[in-house]
Amino acid sequence: MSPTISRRGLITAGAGALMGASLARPALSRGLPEAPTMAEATMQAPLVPAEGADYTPVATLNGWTLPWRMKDGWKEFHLVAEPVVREFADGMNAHLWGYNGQSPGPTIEAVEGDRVRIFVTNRLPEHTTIHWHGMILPSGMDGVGGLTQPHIPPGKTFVYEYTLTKSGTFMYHPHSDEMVQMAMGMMGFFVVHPRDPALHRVDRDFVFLLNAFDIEPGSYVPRVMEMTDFNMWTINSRVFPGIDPLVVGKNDRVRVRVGNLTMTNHPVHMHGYDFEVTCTDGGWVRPEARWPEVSIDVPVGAMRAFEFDAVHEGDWAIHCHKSHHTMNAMGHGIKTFIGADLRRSTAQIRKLVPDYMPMGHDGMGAMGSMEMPAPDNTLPMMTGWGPFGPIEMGGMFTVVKVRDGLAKDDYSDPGWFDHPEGTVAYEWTGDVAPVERQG
Ligand SMILES: [Cu+2]
Repeated sequence: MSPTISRRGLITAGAGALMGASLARPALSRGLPEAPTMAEATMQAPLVPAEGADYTPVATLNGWTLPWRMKDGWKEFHLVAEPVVREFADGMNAHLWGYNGQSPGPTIEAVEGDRVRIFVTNRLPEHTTIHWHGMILPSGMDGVGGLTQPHIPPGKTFVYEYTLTKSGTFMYHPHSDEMVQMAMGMMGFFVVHPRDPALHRVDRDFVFLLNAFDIEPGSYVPRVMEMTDFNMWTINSRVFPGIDPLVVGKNDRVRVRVGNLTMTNHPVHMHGYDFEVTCTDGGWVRPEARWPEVSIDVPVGAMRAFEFDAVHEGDWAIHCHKSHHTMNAMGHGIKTFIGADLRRSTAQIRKLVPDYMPMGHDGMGAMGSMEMPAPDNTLPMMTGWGPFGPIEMGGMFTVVKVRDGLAKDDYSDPGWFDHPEGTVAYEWTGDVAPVERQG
């Protein structure tokens, strides 16, 4: 998992720009920081801080953390808003807008008390801004186009500067043609670690954003005017089986931070554990106010972080509990045929369409193992193979893999869980009641 980072190159202003003692911010005239970019959707190794305060860096599923530089006491980042191509899963690419080569953009990580200077270059065909969701900052740094700053025109670079007054779980997204730009995939995570390295410390800290797209089979660009009927329910602009597993060592203290920038709520359910909600985008939840859950509803435009001790080994599903959100491309206007006797209609239709296949009268589960011709650039409604057969999922679904003996920085997929003997559901081979079939 070595980062493949390409350099956009330094743009250095002429020495003449340094002249004039009245320049309020001479550091800016010495050039933009690099804007690294990432093309692949493989999770990159968490970015361990080389200097400054110590913390456990976050792991961004199918993503990465933006490198920074220190300059005169400022932590400097460079985001580039631009069109990107994102693979949702093997077999489907989406033409989105994002940052530094990806949607979502790279995760920004910093420490409480840091002074951050974030350069934002606009390479989109229209203007944009960035709003820093949940941050406490000067009004003029809040990134609402027209209200707190001019929109950033195409080709221009703006600078945001503020002090991170509190630690927690935040995100960034445009506040400029917001409906279109978020429907196109523009968003990213912003994690601020506590100044005290012992505070809220965990061994593994995962982040992901819930997003959604409506991309008709055979096409590449999301329908940005869609309000509710999306067909791609994504985690960090990926769908099952393309979403990274959350790889965890046995007995690790684990945090999972989730943000929702879709048009509906998502009850995120994790199997095998109960957990505590420890942080929202409003801040840390005091220990006496934490509550146990096995699902946490993440409202629209909100973030939730939960923590657990990974004492139970296994492969544990984690997914949105809205069952339509764990499906890939599907039509929602299809009639229900469960229990219908389709023999007569099938015979008649086959006179016209010889290979016609009636579907749905025994449920839809058979689709998980079916390979049917489909238009280019889409994904089956339910898909993915596990050690026991088809998993029949899609969309917002992945697996928490808890294993004994992992190195603390090992996030590589350990494969399927090797269940101890006698701990897997099995077929009853004694007396059976006869099953009558209909249809
Ligand atoms: Cu959902």
